[in-house]
Amino acid sequence: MIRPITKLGNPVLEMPAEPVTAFDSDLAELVEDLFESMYASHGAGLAAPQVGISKRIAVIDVSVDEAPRATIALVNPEIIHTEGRETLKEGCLSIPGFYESVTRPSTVAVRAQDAHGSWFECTGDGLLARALLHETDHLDGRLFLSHISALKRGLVKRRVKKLIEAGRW
Ligand code: QAP
Ligand code: CO
Repeated sequence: MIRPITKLGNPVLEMPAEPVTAFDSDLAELVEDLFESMYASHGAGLAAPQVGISKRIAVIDVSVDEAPRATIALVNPEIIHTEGRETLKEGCLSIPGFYESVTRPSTVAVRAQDAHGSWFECTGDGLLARALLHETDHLDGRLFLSHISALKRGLVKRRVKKLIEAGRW
């Protein structure tokens, strides 16, 4: 099922999400819905708070619209190592239409559980490292806006406020 995506201004996006403790069919269904919702919006990553659910679950597919798909489902992910620095333009399905340059580590290792509760490790660089960091940020209530200057952040928030007032957000 495609779920509606929460946008900047919804408090669920800025609160830390709760760890997952039940690896049941509800979790499996939510992971499936996250993938379906992400693909429907042509995204590369989506976290549970972005569909209004404050739990530590995210999905990633940086193959974006290409075959074969490279799906990663992360439950209770933890960043265990980072290396290097890279600046890339970043966007977010919860802040549609806004893209900013963000500097983050260029290589990342993550430990996470899969939908069945088994722990695994995932290491990536480039777009995958970026997605791993962006999505784990979501689970801590952080948006990419927290990594840009206060000046730029203020500009984005002002433009979004205008869009909300115009009923176009
Ligand atoms: C996170 O972001 C990410 O504004 C996922 O109008 C960010 O999928 C992964 C999107 C950077 C890797 C690198 C944004 C789609 C998608 C928009 C997204 C939009 C339509 C963002
Ligand atoms: Co995002």
